[in-house]
Formats: sequence, structure tokens, C-alpha cells
Amino acid sequence: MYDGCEVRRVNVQNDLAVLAARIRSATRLTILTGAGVSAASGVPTFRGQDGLWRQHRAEDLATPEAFGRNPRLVWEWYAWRRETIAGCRPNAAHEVIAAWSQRAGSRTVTQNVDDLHARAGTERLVRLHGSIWELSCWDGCANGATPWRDERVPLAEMPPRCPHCGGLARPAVVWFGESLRGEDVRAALQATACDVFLTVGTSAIVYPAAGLVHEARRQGAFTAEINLEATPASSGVDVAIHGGAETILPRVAELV
Ligand code: BJW
Repeated sequence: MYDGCEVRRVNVQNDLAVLAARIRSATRLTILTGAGVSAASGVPTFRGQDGLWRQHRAEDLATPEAFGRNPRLVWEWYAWRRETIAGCRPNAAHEVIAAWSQRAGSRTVTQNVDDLHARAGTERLVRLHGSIWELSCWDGCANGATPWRDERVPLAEMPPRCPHCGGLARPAVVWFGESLRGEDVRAALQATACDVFLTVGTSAIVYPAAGLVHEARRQGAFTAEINLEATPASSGVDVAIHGGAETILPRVAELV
């Protein structure tokens, strides 16, 4: 009797083996990560079922306009997320990525602001959207343009102030409509020149990050995606594996 599940299992096993073989022989490995990589650690994703906060969507809060309108509301969202993340630890996906980052020629580009890759020991990490543990001056004072680290949970004051000018501080993250740091974009683009480009746990809808996998493919990289579900990137990659990053990556690592 035809067993669709068995066929799917064999296909996944094949895809894992193909990806592992590519990674094994790769000189230059690039991994792009999104919120799904931290989901198993307990960090809510943006667009999943847990993506709403008090009925607000990320798109409604992660903008300079939202902050300008209601800084306290946006800071409450960030304070809640900082508290949640403070209680989270890197999971098996972060650990595999950190281990692979020890290989010369391996680079990791993340959209995540939770710092869990850094805590897992990932080297050559590009944080495209900044860090939730860093602040900068909203009022634009010269000294406050350079982000400072503040890991206090809860924050000392709400909303926090700039230590340089006493103005309003903001999370040093990249909101919709804002430019990413030039050096991060350059590093991410350089990382698309690789043998294997693996995109993990991202909905692949937010640019410029979502364009990197296509750029890597255009330059001849073998491309692969690991995600719980299909994304706009799935049809354009060589291998799309459906499953949790925290279970799939350790399986690939065993085969590598
Ligand atoms: C699992 C899992 C498990 C769950 N295992 N998987 C070109 C075309 C169209 C639009 C644009 C374009 N260029 C620029 C734009 C505009 C805009 C944009 O992309 N809009 C789109 C929504 C259409 N981009 C920008 O504005 C960017 N700036 C820019 O380009 O500047 C120049 C410019 C400006 C203006 C106009 C034109 C050009 C800035 C983007 C900044 C994004 N910022 C945020 C917030 C960061 C701070 C914070 O965290 O608070 O970044 S928004 C949010 O989305 C966050 C994330 O990093 C980002 C991506 O989300 P991610 O990581 O993919 O998470 P989810 O939740 O979407 O998906 C999770 C996935 O995991 C799902 O697929 C699950 O299935 C999966 N998953 N568990 C594996 N266990």
C-alpha cells in the first residue's frame, strides 16, 4: 500500500544527506538565521501564533513612526521581550551553528536581536538588525549615536534616557523603513559569495535579508532552507527541509 509518510521520511533523509555532503565539502559556508532558530529557546517569533503582543503586530511597533507616537508603548514591548529573552538559553540549533562557525570560511548572518548566537559562541557573526541589549539616543545627540550596552532587567527607568544628553533612548535595533548599518550590509553581501548558503527559521519576507539567499544562488552557491513551513524562499532553493531547526540541524551535523 502507498505510504505517503514513508515517502516523505525517505525524502527528508535524502535531503539531510545531500545537505550534509555539501556542507562537508564546502570551503565557504554561510548561514542566515531568523526568529525560528530561537523559538525552541522560548523566544517568541514575530509572525507565528505567539507573534502578537497585546494585540499589536510587530509591523505596528517596530517602526520609528510607532516609537515617535508612543515611545512608552514601544518600550513596554521591548521591556517584555528583554525579560523573556533574559530567561532563555541557546538551544541545539544555536550550538550546531556555533560549532560550524569554528570552520575557517564560515559566516553567520542573523536577523535576531536576542544575542543567543553570540552567547552560544558563534564567530564571524553579522547582526543585521542590531541587539535588543543595546540602546542609542533617539534625540540624535552625537555621543548617543554610538550604541551602549544595557542588560538591566527591568530597565532602570521607563522609558530609559540617554546617559549623554538626558534625551529619550531607543532600542539600537533596525526598524522598518530604517537603513541597516552599511558595514553589516556589506559583510552580509560578501557572505553570499559562498559554496553553501543555508537559511534557517526565517519567514523570508523582510528585506534586505530575504534577498541574500537569491544573491547566493545567483553566484552559484548550493542553497538550502530549514523551516517548519514553506516560505517564499522555498521554491527557489536547492533543498527545502521542513522541521524544527533544533532537531534538523543536529541531524545534519551528525551526518557531516
Ligand atoms: C521555525 C521554528 C523552528 C518557527 N525551526 N523554523 C524590498 C522589497 C519589499 C520591501 C522592502 C524591500 N526593501 C526594503 C523593504 C521594506 C522593508 C521590508 O522588507 N518590508 C517587507 C515586510 C515587505 N524593509 C526595511 O524596511 C528594512 N530597511 C531597509 O531596507 O532600508 C532601506 C529601505 C527603507 C525603506 C524603503 C526601502 C528601502 C529594515 C527591516 C528591519 C526589520 N526589523 C525587524 C525588527 C527588528 C527589531 C526587533 O526585533 O524588535 O526585524 S521586523 C522583524 O522581522 C525582525 C526580524 O528580524 C524580521 C524577520 O523576521 P523573521 O526572523 O523571519 O521572523 P518571523 O516571525 O517572520 O518568521 C519566523 C520563521 O521561523 C517562520 O517562517 C516560522 O515558520 C519559522 N519557525 N519555529 C525552524 N523551531
